[in-house]
Amino acid sequence: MAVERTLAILKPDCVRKNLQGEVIARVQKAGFKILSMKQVRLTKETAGAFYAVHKGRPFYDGLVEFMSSDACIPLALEKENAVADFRKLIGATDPKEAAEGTIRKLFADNKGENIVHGSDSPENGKIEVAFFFSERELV
Ligand code: 3AN
Repeated sequence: MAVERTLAILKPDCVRKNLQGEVIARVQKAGFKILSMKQVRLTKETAGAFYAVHKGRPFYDGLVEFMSSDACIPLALEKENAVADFRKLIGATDPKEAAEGTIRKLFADNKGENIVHGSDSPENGKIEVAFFFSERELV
């Protein structure tokens, strides 16, 4: 299996609930190497650019509003099969549909406020890591 990079974002609900340490511990226990992380407050413009693929969908404005509502924490992660393994660790977008023991099942309130983002393909993993981190920040 190939070593991949994936971008995680601890979303504003994760930060507001003070679950940063809890979630990061689960990510580390699952074998992901943290290449970099930082706390940022996204502007609406930056959140809108990150989620540009969803522009025009009914939840887009709410998503941009939510993602810019407080601090969030992007993490650049690396591991064999990182993209699929991370999505397995976090569970389905809707916490009601997420498997038992997944991060979203345990901690998320709803489809919009679902604690954590994970890239959906190895290509997007690279693009999304580069959205937040320069190559020299990845250690
Ligand atoms: P995932 O983050 O599980 O890959 P995507 O890429 O389909 O999910 O959606 C990106 C983000 O948009 C989700 N994390 C979620 O916060 C939000 N979202 C997706 N679908 C909905 C929806 N039907 N209602 C509200 N928010 C949604």
